This record gives sequence, structure tokens and C-alpha cells, in this order.
Amino acid sequence: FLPSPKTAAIVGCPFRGGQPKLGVDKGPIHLVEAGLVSQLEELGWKVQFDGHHQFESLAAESDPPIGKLKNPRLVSKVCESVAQAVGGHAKAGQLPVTLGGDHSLAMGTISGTLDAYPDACVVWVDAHADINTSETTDSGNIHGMPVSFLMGLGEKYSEFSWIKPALRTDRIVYIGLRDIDSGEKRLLRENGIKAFSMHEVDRYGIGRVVEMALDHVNPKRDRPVHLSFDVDALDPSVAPSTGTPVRGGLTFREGHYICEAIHETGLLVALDLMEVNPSLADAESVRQTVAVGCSLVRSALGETLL
Ligand code: Z70
Ligand code: MN
Ligand code: MN
Ligand code: MN
Repeated sequence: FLPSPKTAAIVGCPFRGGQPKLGVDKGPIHLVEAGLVSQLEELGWKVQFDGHHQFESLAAESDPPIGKLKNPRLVSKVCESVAQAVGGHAKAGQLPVTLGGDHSLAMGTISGTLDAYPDACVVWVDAHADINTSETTDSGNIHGMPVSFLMGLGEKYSEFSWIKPALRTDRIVYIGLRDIDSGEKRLLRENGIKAFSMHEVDRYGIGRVVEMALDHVNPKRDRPVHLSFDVDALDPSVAPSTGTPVRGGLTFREGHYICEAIHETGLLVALDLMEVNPSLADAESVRQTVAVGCSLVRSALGETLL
């Protein structure tokens, strides 16, 4: 799908409004400062990076909760601007690499991808399903809800009316789940959404899981793929600096294998790397998490072991 020379556009999104913890807005800055741009250039990519996006001007004067939704106007406006950025890069034939920031940003990134590639499918790698609706959420944190907004599940709010419910329930597949709220389990079941939890990773191994995941969303291997990778999919021993670490996660190799296998399809058109929080855990854990983040992006963009 991408013309040569292959160009990646780094979309740095220092944003934390979809959840309460400080520091996740610093994730993209650390990933770029660790040398991500030159690492991708060494893989042969042209890399466009015109600085991190600035969202301050989008802050609403007052942003009280709407129902249970926290920071709704800010999250909506930020995601709308991210959708414009990602969609614009994708339509220009570039591969947007969005660095978060919290995972509410995926409302923007996936909207942008589907605007440029309406038949795209999504591989969502995460400990969490992020499919709560405004009705099912306990936390009110919108980073736990982007998938439901993209699908048009749950109550509609005029503040989010820019979002087209463009994501079909059969065009997303999850890998790595292990911390799902009961309302989310029901939404997954009732909508027939395919998910490979850590149980399936244990049972089948990551190789067969990725193959089955792609068989579900992309049986003929002809649809563009958007990979949305929440770093908390990895085990906390591998990626400790994230807001909601959950034990029993993907190993270093399992995480990288997913990225490598999706690169091998030749179908990747957009990538998100989300929820790196350099304010959580000690300096060595931060260094390790940022390094793993860069390494996952390199794998998705073609770095091989041999
Ligand atoms: C919970 C919620 C979540 C990330 C936490 C947690 C969601 N299901 N996502 N950390 N990355 O609040 O809706
Ligand atoms: Mn840009
Ligand atoms: Mn997530
Ligand atoms: Mn998560």
C-alpha cells in the first residue's frame, strides 16, 4: 500500500487526558529522545518528524464530566486533531507512527486510518479491551473506551459527533488480554468480537495466535492493517513503566513476534505505541520500557533478527 521511498511520519502525542496518572504525556518525548527517528532511518525508512503535537490550545475552558466520562471535551478535541494528522499522513502515502500518550488517542488514530483506508482492519495488542461504553465504565477514564466509540456502541454524545462509527466488529482482533471488566466481557461476547487472551497465547503459542488473528480480520491478506500496541500488553517485568501494569503478560519475544509477523504481511499502514509512562517506576525501568517501545516500533517497520 505504501509508495517508495517508504516514509514513516512520527505523530508524537504528549497526551494524558484519557486517564488520571501524571507522566504518560512524556512517553513520546522519551521515545524520540531515545533515538527512534535515527533507528528507523537506519532501517531504510524516510522519517518525517515535525515535533510533538501541541494540544494545549484545545483545552476547554471548563470540562466537567458528561455522564461518567472524564475530560470529555478535551479528549474529543485532541482525538479529532490526531485523526486529521494520521489521516493526512496516510493519504499522503506515509505510515503514521503515533506515540502516546494514553490509549484514548486510538479514537483519533484509527479514525484517521479508516478515513484513508476504509477497509482496514485493526490488531489491538493490550492487557485491556478498552471497549467500555459510557454506561459500562467504572472508572470514567476514556482510555478504557476508545473501541466502543469507534464502533458506535453505547450512548451518543454531541461532543463526539465527529467520530464516524467506522470500525466494524469483525475488523478488530485482540491479542494479550487479561484484565477485562465484566461489562466489557459482555460487549465482546454480544458483538462476536474475536479476542486472543493470554490463555490462548499459552495454549497455542504466539505464532499460531497471530496467524489465527490475521485469518479472522484479514482472511485473504488483502486488507490494510492498523496495529495499535499498548505497551501494557507486555509483562510488567518487560515494560514496567506504564499506568496499569498487569502480571502474566506477553514476553519480550512474544511482543516483538507480533510486530515482526505483521511487518511480514506487507500490509501495515499505521502503528500506535501507547501508554509508555516515564514517570512511573525507577530510572532503569523507564530506560528499559522506552528501549522496548523503540524496539517494538523497529520490529513492526522491518527490523529482523537475521
Ligand atoms: C479499565 C477501565 C485501562 C489501560 C487501564 C482499565 C482500562 N478497564 N487501559 N489501562 N491502558 O478503566 O475502563
Ligand atoms: Mn505530522
Ligand atoms: Mn489500552
Ligand atoms: Mn492497556
